Amino acid sequence: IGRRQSLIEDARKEREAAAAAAEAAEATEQIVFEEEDGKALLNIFFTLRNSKTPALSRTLKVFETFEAKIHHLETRPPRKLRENLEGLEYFVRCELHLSDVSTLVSSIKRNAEDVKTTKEVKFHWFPKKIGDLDRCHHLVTKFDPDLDEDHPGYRDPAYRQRRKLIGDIAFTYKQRQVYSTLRDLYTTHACKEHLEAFRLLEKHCGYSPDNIPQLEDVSRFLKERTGFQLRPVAGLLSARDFLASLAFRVFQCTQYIRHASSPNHSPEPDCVHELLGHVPMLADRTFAQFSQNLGLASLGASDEDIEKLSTLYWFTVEYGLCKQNGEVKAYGAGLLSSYGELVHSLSDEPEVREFDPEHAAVQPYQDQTYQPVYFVSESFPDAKEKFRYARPFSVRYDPYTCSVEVLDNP
Ligand code: HBI
Ligand code: FE
Repeated sequence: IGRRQSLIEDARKEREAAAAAAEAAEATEQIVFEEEDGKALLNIFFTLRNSKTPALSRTLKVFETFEAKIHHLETRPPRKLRENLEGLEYFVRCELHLSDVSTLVSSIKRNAEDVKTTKEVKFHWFPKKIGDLDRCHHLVTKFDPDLDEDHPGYRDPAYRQRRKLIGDIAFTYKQRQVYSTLRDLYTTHACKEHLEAFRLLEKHCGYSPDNIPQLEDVSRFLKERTGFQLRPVAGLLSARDFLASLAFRVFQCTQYIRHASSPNHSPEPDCVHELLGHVPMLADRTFAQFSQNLGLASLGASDEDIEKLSTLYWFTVEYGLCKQNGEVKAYGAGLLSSYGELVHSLSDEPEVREFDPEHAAVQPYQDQTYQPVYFVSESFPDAKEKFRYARPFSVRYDPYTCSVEVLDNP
């Protein structure tokens, strides 16, 4: 302790003497937030002259004195070959108390030359934006009815069950995360039909960062715009069943939300995908007609044709791009509900081809990673016109009775 004290005294004098500006020029400081308190990660480079033996052991003693934890120690050929430099350069990466850093550096300077440092400071992590509060959920275990025998509810299983339910809601609450990040991106990445409908959904249907709108309200909105209605569904349907409902302007809409542990990705459709991706597009008349046409084409189709229609659906309704005012925008729901893929689809990375239903219907696709190929339509009316489907019979939808009539081909 005595030795350490005197080292600290010496060093303080030296530190005061050293020009603060010179220090600052030498040391670059990068702040990293960690769970730990008041620790620094120090990278220190120095040169030891051969003449000053036993310089290395004396220098290393300094690290020991300050109880610095050495993560890495390396001897390097000197970076700069100067005429009077015959020594070796050393690089040490160590962890020590923040308050000891400058004293340690000064002590090293007394033994070595050409001392350079970079330092990373570890502070206790703290929230820096409101969304970071999602990480502040460390409960004090005192007064927990599940753990504390003195709690009035400890012997009441129904009360404890109810408390657990309410607790789980609080734990999995994620502040505005998915909605807000996606919404910010729509301005530059979404087609104008999506933007327009989204504005109306926010105004009339309870779309907002902290509310999941009711199926009934959204369905009523769509019905007024395009006659589409939403019907609750428990999960992924077979392609045949899913497409058939589109023939009646019924969209099968999942009701659950993705797991809170992966807010930006869901392997299956969830209400984020439906409400942010599909619903705004279904409010567009031409797009609605195109969707219904796909549905009508699927009725009674062979398994082979269902596969093709399903692939066509994939490259249009889910992952379609379109041209607008000389720019490419996204209209596919799979894109509009995935931050990562939305950015990717309009970047230089993927291949973008002119939309043509015959090719799109047989293009292999990816449901595990981002698409390597997208199809871009001139416009929705153009895409709708291009899609023609021939089979032995025709079907006609009667909007008055909401039913399908089968017509024999002449
Ligand atoms: N089921 N609920 C639901 N939602 C979909 O988007 C969906 C589906 N089943 C099949 C399917 N999509 C795809 O195969 C489309 O290509 C038809
Ligand atoms: Fe979908």
